[in-house]
Amino acid sequence: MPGMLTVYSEDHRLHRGRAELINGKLVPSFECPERADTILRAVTPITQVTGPSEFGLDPVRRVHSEDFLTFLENAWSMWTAAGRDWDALPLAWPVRGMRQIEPDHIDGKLSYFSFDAGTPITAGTWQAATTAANVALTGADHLVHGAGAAFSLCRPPGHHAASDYYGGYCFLNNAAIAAQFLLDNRLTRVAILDVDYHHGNGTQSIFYERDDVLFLSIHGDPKQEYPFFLGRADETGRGPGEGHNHNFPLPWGTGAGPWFEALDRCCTLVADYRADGIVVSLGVDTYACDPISEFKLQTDDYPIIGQKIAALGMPTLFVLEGGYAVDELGVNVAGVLSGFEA
Ligand code: Q9C
Ligand code: ZN
Repeated sequence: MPGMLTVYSEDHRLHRGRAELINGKLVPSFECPERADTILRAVTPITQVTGPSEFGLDPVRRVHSEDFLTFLENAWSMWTAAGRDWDALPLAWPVRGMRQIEPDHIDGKLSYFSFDAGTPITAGTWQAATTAANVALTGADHLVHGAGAAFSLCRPPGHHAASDYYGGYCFLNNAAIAAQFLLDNRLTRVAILDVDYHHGNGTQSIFYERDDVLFLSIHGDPKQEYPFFLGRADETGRGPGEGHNHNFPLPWGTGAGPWFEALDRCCTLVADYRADGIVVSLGVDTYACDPISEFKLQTDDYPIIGQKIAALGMPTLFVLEGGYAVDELGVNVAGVLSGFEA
């Protein structure tokens, strides 16, 4: 039953960070190419796999600032010009009371444009990130041309990246770029449902003042969980965006009962918004065995997520975000897609 399209590119392999800072130690990056391998293997029998088209940077510029894109494109060459031979990581952040001015030195630029030390830039990061954006755009374009659903197997992921900063393993916000592309191609209201374990801070901030995008996120409570500084329930949007942002922070240990209650509330909000398309930021780091997360969803729960989204009856683009239990990632992602198709 290969109905749904999966969009995939081998370019993701060009981004392979060596290490991230966690528990005070530099440890091998959880966000690794093997993630995409197990997902591709699991979705190949149930979807039709195709490569991305090239959209250029214009649809990316609709979401990200020019100074940020210039930085990302040139970061690796500036890093190597400074004599470095390891992954590029930031050093210090411009917090309360400090000046928000882009420094000249690459160490300063890395810090200025990032918000964590878990997101290494490597030689192939720009190529991998721009291809991931094209993977998302190809899926969106498929919906524009009348498809009911598509799966964009993006790597690196995107939902932590805002218009002008990267972090959380994310460089370009694939889901936001896809949503904006849908709006630029005749959809008028798009819902973004973010089911990744972590709050989609980048996506929220990109659309926070807008009423043409409804953003909903179910995630670990930022009181306890990364990204800590966004994702609370009282963040409801600003200006014209007021009432178009909905956060569902849940405590560590949350299992299927309360998680699906939150999903049901999200689905009601999407239906009431009368969206004409939905972008799902599909992270499966809600899985009980995920090595960096604290929710307790089981493999059998993932098809139900797909079923509930399908019941909305809207054109749906699934965009891959997180999920780090490499061995079970494929079956969990494929579970969502097959539940949707059932
Ligand atoms: N190295 C996504 O799931 N972990 N990103 C905090 C810093 C960062 C998760 C430790 C988790 C980012 C797309
Ligand atoms: Zn995540």
